[in-house]
Amino acid sequence: MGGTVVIKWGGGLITHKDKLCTVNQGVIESLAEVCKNSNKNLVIVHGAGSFGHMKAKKYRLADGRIEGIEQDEAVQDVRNDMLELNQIVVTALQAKGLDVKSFPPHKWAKGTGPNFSGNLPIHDGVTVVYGDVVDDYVKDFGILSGDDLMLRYATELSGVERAIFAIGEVDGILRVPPSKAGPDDLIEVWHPEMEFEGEHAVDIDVTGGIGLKAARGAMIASKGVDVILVNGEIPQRVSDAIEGFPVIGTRIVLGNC
Ligand code: IP8
Repeated sequence: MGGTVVIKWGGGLITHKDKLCTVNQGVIESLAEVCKNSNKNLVIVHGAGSFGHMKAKKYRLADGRIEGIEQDEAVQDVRNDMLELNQIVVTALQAKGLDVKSFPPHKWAKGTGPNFSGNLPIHDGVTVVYGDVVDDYVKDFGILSGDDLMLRYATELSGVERAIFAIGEVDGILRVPPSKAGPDDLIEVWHPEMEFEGEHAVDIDVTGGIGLKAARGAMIASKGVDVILVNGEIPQRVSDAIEGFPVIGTRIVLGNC
């Protein structure tokens, strides 16, 4: 019944990735409705999509401080844009009557990658965090992906039942890039020894796309927490994944089983 579920709302799912700072309001509202109908303790980690990756790419924020590039304004802008996206997410959840608290990572996390530092904030109701531009000990600043937040929340909170990556446009991890995939190309159970030809929009994304989700998913599974990737555009699937019912998607497991 009321265990904890950590769920990522992918940036490519909740925003229009190729148009600066545009949200997919319908998807956000349907995800909020799914959350309202669950009695799980939810930790929601949302991605950045067009509110983060485009400007971060242009000003090379993932590389940290670079001589000769004026980056300070971009750091501030991306933090503000992410606050704006976060506010849209929080408002949608509150509109469903949920008790929500959001913790902007640039205020409590330092460093990037899976070993970032900072105590994971948690709220009794719905906790919301997101991929952000954070301070960094070595590089001055950098991009902390929501996928790394997923890893840490899913493996360090007690009583986590499962971790879910709700993604856009695809049903899970596909054997071939989405543009070439047919209905049989969904990998229903994936483990790290299995190859897949992920399509990563390196021209847009400053973090790791589907490959990073798979890698962090495997790290989460290695701690004994169930991991599933589902198509976040189909609310019933997100709901079934949260409740632990069988659902179309990709389960990440540890070995060859
Ligand atoms: O979309 C990236 O987070 P992600 C955060 O969860 C920024 O990888 C600001 C680009």
